[in-house]
Amino acid sequence: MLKKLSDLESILSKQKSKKKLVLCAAGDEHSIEAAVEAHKRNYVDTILVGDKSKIIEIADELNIKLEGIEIIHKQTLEDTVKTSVKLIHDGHADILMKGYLSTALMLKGVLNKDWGLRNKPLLSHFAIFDIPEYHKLLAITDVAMNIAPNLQEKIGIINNAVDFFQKLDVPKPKIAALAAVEMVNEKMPATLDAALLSIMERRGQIRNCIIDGPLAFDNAISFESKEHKGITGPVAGNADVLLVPNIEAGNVLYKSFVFFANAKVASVVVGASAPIVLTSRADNEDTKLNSIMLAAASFDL
Ligand code: COD
Repeated sequence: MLKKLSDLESILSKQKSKKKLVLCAAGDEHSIEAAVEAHKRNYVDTILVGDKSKIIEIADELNIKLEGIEIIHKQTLEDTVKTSVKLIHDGHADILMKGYLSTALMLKGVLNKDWGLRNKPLLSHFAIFDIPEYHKLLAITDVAMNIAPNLQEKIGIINNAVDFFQKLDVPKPKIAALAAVEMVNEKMPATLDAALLSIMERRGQIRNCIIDGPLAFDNAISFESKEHKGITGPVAGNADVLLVPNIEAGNVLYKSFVFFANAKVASVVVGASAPIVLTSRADNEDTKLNSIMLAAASFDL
């Protein structure tokens, strides 16, 4: 059972079969370190795709041993993306990880209609945090893939989060649809969407979760704030998932948790036919390794 991110280690130790991780555009010291470390620790078998001489040069500089690690040489980024994604599409590997290329370029490959990894109607980014000040795991979605989701896309994002929480044995996760205030204000579109999502859940149009919104961030995660504002219901003060109105709000919240609240985080893109690890340069080594572990463990949760 995943109650804390530190449980990932024991979940992986009971893994039924070791998964193959493909690092797409491996010519980057930060992601190479994490992908090779995950290989050494036996969490995954790693395949590196990209410019082979650059990969070897970086590994030498960092004194990283590449024994037992397959390297597939590709000269251009386009070939690198296609080869990496196709390895998974064709069933030769299980997890995709972003290396030294833009997120959008890799995701465009993932969304390719012929050789991509589309599965559910919508793919979305899902980040799960251990925050010292919060009483349980807390997820934020979507901080990295869907830029300005409309109502229908927010429903897709919620459904992906619900599927993930069901794997964690939380059958009805509590979803806080965030906005700047807890009252509907027609000049703030996020409050309108949040109110619609809440009523759609109550009417059975969105299932297997409890949605409340609009909720301001403090109402969603603090009992004190909930009491102070006189908000009732099971979500306020006890949210499992923060549904953010757009990528900017999510990205800022994600980074403030890590930089100011000493949070640990793991994240994956969900809704594809395979988990995708999308870490960035701003992420520390722990985050990268946790995200690879979450992706590998997600097969056994
Ligand atoms: N899930 C499923 N299908 C999708 C999704 C999705 N999330 N997004 C687009 N599609 C499909 C569309 O239905 C369409 O068929 C096709 O893909 C192209 O759609 P566009 O033209 O709207 O999408 P793109 O290719 O221009 O952009 C998709 C990206 C995911 C690349 C784009 O949304 C993006 O750049 N996201 C932000 C990535 C980023 O920079 N993140 C970094 C933050 S740290």
